[in-house]
Amino acid sequence: MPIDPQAAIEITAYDWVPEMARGRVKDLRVRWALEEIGLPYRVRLVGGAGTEKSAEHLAEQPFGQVPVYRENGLTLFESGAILIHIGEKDERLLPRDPAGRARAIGWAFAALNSIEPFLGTLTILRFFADGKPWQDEAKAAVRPLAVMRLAQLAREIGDRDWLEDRFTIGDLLMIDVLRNVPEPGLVAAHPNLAAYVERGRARPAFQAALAAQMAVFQQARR
Ligand SMILES: N[C@@H](CCC(=O)N[C@@H](CS)C(=O)NCC(=O)O)C(=O)O
Repeated sequence: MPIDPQAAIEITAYDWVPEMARGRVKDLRVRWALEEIGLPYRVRLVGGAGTEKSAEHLAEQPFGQVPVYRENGLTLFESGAILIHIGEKDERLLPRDPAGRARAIGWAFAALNSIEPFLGTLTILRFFADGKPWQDEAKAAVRPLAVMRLAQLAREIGDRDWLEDRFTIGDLLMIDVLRNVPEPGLVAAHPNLAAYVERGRARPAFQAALAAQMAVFQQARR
């Protein structure tokens, strides 16, 4: 179990989030990567949803978000950057050959830049635009773009297990983005994509990361 209060690596996580966000907060990506390579980390809880961002939090994450990663004087934010940094430590997450490394990083960007904006906008519309008269219209405008991107991704993956010939940080991020789709039917429409997400979720490191995030909320104060 990589959680160790003495660990050199520290990550932030929220001390509370609403039910619908539990298991979906982005510190999970970092926990998952660290679990994959068995690297110990400690967790610093910061004020969750509905609390004001502390000055300390804003000083290390300008947008007041989690996760933040600290290690030996380095403070890093943005889950993609954090995963590249962790990947550099271990070939199991990021290939050592330059071409394989570059392609894995390319897939990490694809997850965050080509897929997540569409699925993330649908999530925002679903949970933060409830009751707005324009909610359905806005979703209807974004959904075709999400559908198109998912079809393109499904065609690209084909019958492969992973985006490249092995699991990398690109898969970790892509699977985390896909598993959080607010309308599960969009991914389920592509059996190969659904199977890809399940392959990721079945990894013991993912399960450990999920359990670790959920454990915080099980002991939550609210
Ligand atoms: N691009 C950032 C996004 C991080 C992010 O969206 N964090 C959410 C939790 S999943 C958050 O802290 N939201 C609160 C806020 O934006 O104020 C990353 O990948 O690290």
